[in-house]
Amino acid sequence: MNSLSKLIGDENYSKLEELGNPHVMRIVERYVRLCKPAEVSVITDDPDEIAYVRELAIRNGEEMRLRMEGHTVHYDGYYDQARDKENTRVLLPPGMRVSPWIKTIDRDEGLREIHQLLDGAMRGKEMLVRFFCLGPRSSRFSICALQLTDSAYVAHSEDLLYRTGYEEFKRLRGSSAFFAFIHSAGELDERGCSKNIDKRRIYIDLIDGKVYSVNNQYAGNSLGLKKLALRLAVYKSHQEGWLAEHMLIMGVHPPGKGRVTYFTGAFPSACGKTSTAMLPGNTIVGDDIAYLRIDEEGNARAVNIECGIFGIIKDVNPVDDPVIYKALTTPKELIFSNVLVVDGVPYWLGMGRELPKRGINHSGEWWEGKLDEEGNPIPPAHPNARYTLRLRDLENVDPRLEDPEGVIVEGILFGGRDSDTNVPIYEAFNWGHGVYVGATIESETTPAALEKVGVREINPMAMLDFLVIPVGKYLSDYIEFGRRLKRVPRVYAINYFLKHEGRYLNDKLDKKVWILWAEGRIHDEYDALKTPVGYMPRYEDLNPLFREALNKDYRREDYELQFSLRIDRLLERMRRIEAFYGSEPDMPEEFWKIHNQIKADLKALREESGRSMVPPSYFE
Ligand code: SPV
Ligand code: MN
Repeated sequence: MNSLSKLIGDENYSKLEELGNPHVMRIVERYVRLCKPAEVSVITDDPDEIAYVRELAIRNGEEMRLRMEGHTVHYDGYYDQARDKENTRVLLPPGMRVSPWIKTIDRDEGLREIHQLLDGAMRGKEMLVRFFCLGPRSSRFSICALQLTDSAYVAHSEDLLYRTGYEEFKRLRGSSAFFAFIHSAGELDERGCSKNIDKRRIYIDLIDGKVYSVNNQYAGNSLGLKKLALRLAVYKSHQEGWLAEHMLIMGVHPPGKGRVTYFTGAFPSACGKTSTAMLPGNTIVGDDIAYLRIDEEGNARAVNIECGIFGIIKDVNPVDDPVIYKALTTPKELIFSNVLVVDGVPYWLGMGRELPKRGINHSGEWWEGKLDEEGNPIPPAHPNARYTLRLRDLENVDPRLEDPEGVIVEGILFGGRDSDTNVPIYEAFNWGHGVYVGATIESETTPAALEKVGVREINPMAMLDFLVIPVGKYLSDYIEFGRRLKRVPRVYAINYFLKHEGRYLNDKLDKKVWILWAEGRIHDEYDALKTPVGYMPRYEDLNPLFREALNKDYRREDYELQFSLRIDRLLERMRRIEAFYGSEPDMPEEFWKIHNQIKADLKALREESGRSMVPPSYFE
């Protein structure tokens, strides 16, 4: 008997051996020896083994059953409710450069530290060894991923969110071309939450294609396949000439036209990405991460590397998000996290009904008025509370979700949480300008990361936290990607959050109209107004769309207010863009050319019109 089979038992060993992959064997052996779990379970694609993981999460207390069939709840630690930017670092070898805001640690030093933290981290626990496929099976887009974790919640979540990939690993034929993720929640407290949060670490080894994550549970920190894999994919795609993006993919179905047009869309976390992907009347391919490649005919094609949703539950209610609300209130396999639970029923902020005054939430037993250690009132549910479910359990799932060729992307949306600058939607003049639009998304920070909320920041393609290559190189890749395309997607700047005198100017479902307008533009159905920032919709086109899509009266004065160019605001933003990108050495030349042109045109417009806010009628 060899040493690994002695260590993990014959049954586990033979499952590994069947893959014929010495790299997998080596990684498993190394981390079983280091993490010292009491037990190991190698999980294949067999439904019984997958069910074992689901049951284990209940048995070990990481999830509790709720009243509705298939629903469970999971709690992360009170201080582990979002992505941990401070402790997420790229392991930096000499000579490598990353984007300036990405945290790094010397590679040798980081590897030493993380391996010390992993030493014995799984004592008394069970290590799960899991195989997944990022992307549809048998697809040139897809990447195999190995996950070692001592959290059944992590492994169960990944079952809802990703395709299992044991059989895909066999197709690797022994190659090392897969990502590997080593996660331990570390020592747990009486609620089953990670105890040593001061020793939380997420270290990303770009060179070796591995990510190490310890002393945390929140999915954005712990699930290897989500944002940890995105960072590895950004590095890999840069080397190989494709794009790894923080993007939804959706099929837009204009009523009565009998066609579907696929869009991708990048929005910073908690800025309407999932709501867009789940808009009534359309179909969802994905809501978070897409890989884009160019096909032989020169089309941009995209796949969703996930097959589930880890969505923000706050503000999901029957009026604003009817499709999601229905999905959350019908029986299916579904994990709620960090919501309020009373008598086996989940409650969340903004669900459109009054919440109970006591129950169980992310702080343990909760009552109205309860304060945390710092004296802050604890809300009934966390603003970053989430739900996890499978796309195939939704009635609006797009039939192309598992298509190994992906879908042809004809439109791209870029949006942020912007209360005072951008109009609700405009179209970029061309690809280069579209890249500029994506690179200059500006958004107010949200509870999806552990940082101050409401601070304005530039967030290139909503990738700020994941851009492990220099931003100038990333943007040059984008420009180059467009140059190689024969059919270039149209690009749209979109903003759901514009306010006037403290009040939102749009209802949440108005986004339906903006997207139908964009879709119609792609099919040459609408004219547009040429402005210095891009092409804007005409009232004549939006008004009937509001009527048909929402049965709403769209008043001209609402249009005028929403679509006025706020020149001073736009110029202020341009100064922030200059500060943000000014010291980046690798910026594509085209970026500054476009920037300077828009700036000159805006100044000329202010001069010529004598106004700082120019209504759309000015451009007719
Ligand atoms: C996001 O915050 O962008 C998410 C959730 O999609 S996670 O990255 O997993 O925290
Ligand atoms: Mn995301």
